[in-house]
Amino acid sequence: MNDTIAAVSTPFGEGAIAVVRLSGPRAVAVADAIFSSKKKAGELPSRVQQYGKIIEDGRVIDDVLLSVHRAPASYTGEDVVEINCHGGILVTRRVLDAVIAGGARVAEPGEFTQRAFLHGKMDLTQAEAVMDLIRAQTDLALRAATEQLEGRLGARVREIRELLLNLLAHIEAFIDFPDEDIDPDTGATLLKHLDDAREKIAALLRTADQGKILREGVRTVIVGEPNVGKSSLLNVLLGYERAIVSALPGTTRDTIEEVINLRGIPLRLVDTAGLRESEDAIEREGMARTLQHIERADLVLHLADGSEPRRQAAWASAGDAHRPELLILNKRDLSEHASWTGVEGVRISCRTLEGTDQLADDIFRRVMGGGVALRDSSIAINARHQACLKTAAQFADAARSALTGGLSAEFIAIEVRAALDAVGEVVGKADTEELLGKIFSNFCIGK
Ligand SMILES: Nc1nc2c(ncn2[C@@H]2O[C@H](COP(=O)(O)OP(=O)(O)OP(=O)(O)O)[C@@H](O)[C@H]2O)c(=O)[nH]1
Ligand SMILES: [Mg+2]
Repeated sequence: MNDTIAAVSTPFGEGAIAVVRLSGPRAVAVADAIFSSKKKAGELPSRVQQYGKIIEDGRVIDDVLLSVHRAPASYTGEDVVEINCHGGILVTRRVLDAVIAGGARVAEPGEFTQRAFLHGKMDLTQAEAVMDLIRAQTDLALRAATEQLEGRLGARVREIRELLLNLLAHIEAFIDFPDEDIDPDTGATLLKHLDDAREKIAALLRTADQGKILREGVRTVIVGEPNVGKSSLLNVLLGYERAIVSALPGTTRDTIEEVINLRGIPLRLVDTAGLRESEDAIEREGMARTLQHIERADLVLHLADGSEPRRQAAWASAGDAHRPELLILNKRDLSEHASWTGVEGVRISCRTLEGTDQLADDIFRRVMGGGVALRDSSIAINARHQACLKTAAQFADAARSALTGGLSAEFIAIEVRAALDAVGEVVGKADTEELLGKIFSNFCIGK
């Protein structure tokens, strides 16, 4: 962290303005070396923009606005300099080159945020929320990211740590007096605290599915026989004519993927080739792809033509029983074939749009488990948090068995301490380079 790092923090390409950002002990000195203005960068008050020019080898590269954000009151906790230059590809590049020539080095992806974490400006959950925020595709995802960035998840995790720390202190008191057994009253109190912590861990673990959905979207595949209206449904949900629709069975041969925002949930919607017996090589390849998509799907929308006789689905063997599947009967504008009477399913018409609002509600409910999850809290842990918390839960369970099994305090303490460590990793007592590298390498350059 002794280096001064620099990067273009805005996307690559043409734009009105681009931001080149520096952070580190020499940030202000580097700025002084290349910035020409009425005031030197070193003389500027913090967070005030100064107009000037970037000069390299006596030549003006660009007119810019420059601001200095002094440590520790900056994003990274170090001295930060931000240069607002013109947003051309070449001019931005030249400003960055000038900064590098002035003594900074090019930043790794996420290195600014990593420094913010290392300087204690934010915990790991907040650092991760920065990227969630940037990548959020729906309002719900954005809300979850914002709240995590504000530290709500971190606060819940620290609450669990406090509980476990307290518990550990009590248990360790017994280690100091090896002749004393844990009396039943104390044992019951300890157990209560342990169960309390365990329940709080479980509550966070229950938000994992929600976290995965908001971050990655729900892989949703529309499957059914040819001509039932799969492509029509894709178009209806998307709101425009994306896929070719025709009365000819076998119209869609390849899979078509689009992301839609359904009541705040990102759905990765896949329209597929209709499944039927076929000798056509291209159609068969299309169907093979359909089956692959079913394998990977989080949700299957099984579409059937309600005006046609009901038949056994041809792909049932491909799916596994745990995958949610929603039966949808299309072509409700035509009269329903008698074989569907009493069959549970959402009845819609892609032609008249009847029932499609109901369908959106049903999909939302299926995905969000009744829709309650997000209303209760917008906490949504990610896969890393989930792994740490699962480990913590296992150690908490082991501590419980040790306690109820009447094992000596030392043994209980070992398990509680292990649980504590696992919980701590969520917010980042992560001092291993490898873990930090893994987290921050997914970031954008310049963030
Ligand atoms: N009456 C009626 N016709 C519909 C409805 N939805 C789709 N169709 C018609 O059904 C035919 C097939 O629609 P597609 O959306 O191409 O069906 P598909 O399932 O994608 O078909 P393949 O790609 O061939 O597997 C077209 O002629 C549509 O206009 C509906 O709700 N009512
Ligand atoms: Mg189609």
